[in-house]
Amino acid sequence: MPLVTPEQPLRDLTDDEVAAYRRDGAIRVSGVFSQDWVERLSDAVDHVLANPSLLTQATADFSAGRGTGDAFMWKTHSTFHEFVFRSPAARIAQQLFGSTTVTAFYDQIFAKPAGTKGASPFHEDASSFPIRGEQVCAMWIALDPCGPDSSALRVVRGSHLWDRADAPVSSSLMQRIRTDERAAPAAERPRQDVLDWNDEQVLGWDLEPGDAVVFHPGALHGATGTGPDRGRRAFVSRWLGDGVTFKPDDAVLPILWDPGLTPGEPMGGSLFPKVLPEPDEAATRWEPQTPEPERLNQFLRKIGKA
Ligand SMILES: O=C(O)CCC(=O)C(=O)O
Repeated sequence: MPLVTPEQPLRDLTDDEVAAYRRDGAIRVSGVFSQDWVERLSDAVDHVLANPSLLTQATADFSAGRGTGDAFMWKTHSTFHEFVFRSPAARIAQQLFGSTTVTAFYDQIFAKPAGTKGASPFHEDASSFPIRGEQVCAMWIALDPCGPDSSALRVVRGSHLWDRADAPVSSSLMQRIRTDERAAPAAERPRQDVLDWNDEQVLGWDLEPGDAVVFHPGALHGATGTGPDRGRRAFVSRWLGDGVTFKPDDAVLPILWDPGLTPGEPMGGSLFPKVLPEPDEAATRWEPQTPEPERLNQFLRKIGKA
């Protein structure tokens, strides 16, 4: 059977883009995904939104006006599975990291219908991930035209380099801090220096479908709501390079399938498959896998939704 390999991107990342990512923690990357991929992702996202998974049904946050989404769709939908192993995404991650290996971490949808008032509060993702390591990135791919004031992802420049190991900034924490009557207890608040940034430090871009904001999980990122006329769908594909190991501890990521990994082990295997230099052969075979019910319930209990 021929080896499944990722396509080449329509163009390579430039040295300037890689340097800007390392310096700023985020870059806009345009012109790497074909129109075919953009259309396929767009159709697949619509399908997921029209047929919400149990995870989506339990976690959609319309009450806070923040839209909806899903995660690990590559386990349940063939287009996202193909995206992992055949799209150019793994090669783009490899160019960004300068790594030998590239491992798929997970994918996610963030969708806000037209008229969504709630912002996605600025937060970082690193503290919620069950991993240790430096080579981690997210590709936030716009599927609708959007800009900094219409729900495109915005990123606080250089915040991935801030020393805030003792001050994780979660989305729910920011939400509480920004909402006066439910202010977080002082002991839980991030340090003030972590909260103090000004607009000049916030990166934001106008994006067309297929444009990606590629960002570091330690960078503070967020988005406004949408305008009255147009919704915004984003597909996020997260990737790992060399030297990333499994560290489940306090992670709040929904791990709804057995990863078959022990703490400290290099990432890989059936839930986090290697894609480069050679794909994890077993994972390349498409077979939809519904989440394990007990793992789903455990996750929902952890986030207070069960
Ligand atoms: O798209 C959004 O509104 C938020 C995205 C986000 O937080 C993420 O991609 O980690």
